[in-house]
Amino acid sequence: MRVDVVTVFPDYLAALDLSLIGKARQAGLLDLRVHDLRDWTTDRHRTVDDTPFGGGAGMVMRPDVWGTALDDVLGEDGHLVIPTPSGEVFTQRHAEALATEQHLVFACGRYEGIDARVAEHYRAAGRRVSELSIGDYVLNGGEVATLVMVEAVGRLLPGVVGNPESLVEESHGAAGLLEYPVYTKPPVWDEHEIPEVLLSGHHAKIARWRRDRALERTAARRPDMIAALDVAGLDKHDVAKLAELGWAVVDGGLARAAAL
Ligand code: JB8
Repeated sequence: MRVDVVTVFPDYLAALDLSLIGKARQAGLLDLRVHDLRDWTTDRHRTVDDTPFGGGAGMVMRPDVWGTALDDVLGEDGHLVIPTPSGEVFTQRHAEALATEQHLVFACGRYEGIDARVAEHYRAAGRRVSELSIGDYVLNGGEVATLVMVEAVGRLLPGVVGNPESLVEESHGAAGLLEYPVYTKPPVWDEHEIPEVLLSGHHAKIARWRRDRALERTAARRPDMIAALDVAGLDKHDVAKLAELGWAVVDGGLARAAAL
């Protein structure tokens, strides 16, 4: 996959030289290039921003500078990704979809963001444009959000994660549940023991125990994910466990059971 990042802080993206994503780049699985937006300015001060029409605090990034930069970088088939707190919330589903693309271009805004005509222009030109937020909080610019999205997408590329089985049983995976708790050696640490079933070698019992812990965790931390579960994917033990946790199957969906 080819990924381009356009930013006024190219050094911010240095973290992508490291770890799994750095290895993917060295292995030729990910061709990642970072560009300085100011390379496309033409004035002595290398200006990328100006005051907002209509008034208000802060500065807005100029569409003309972004337009020349993106015309150069998008190429034939680039899918434009614009991190913004006013975008759709980026999820594992977005990561999976973006991982199937040939070419992504991340446009990192700063200040109050990028002039809205930029997204509009590339959509009107028939480009795919995704305005995405990494969560309900506000960063100072799109760089950290881009790091998050490149890592989430990059680890899904074939060959990047050494053991693809690691991608199967994950939080936010197909099961729609958070992951069960995990343990390793030593078996006793600071008087804390590990759950005995994990030493039993009884694979079916271990699978059921993990499923129950995943259901409990998800019910406690992410009731929205329980409400969104596909009932067709639940077995009778799941339904019994969910009943214990205060959830009932109603009209083919899950609803909080009335308090007793
Ligand atoms: C200016 O919170 B964020 C985010 C914040 C930003 C810009 C982009 C993204 C640009 N502020 O995801």
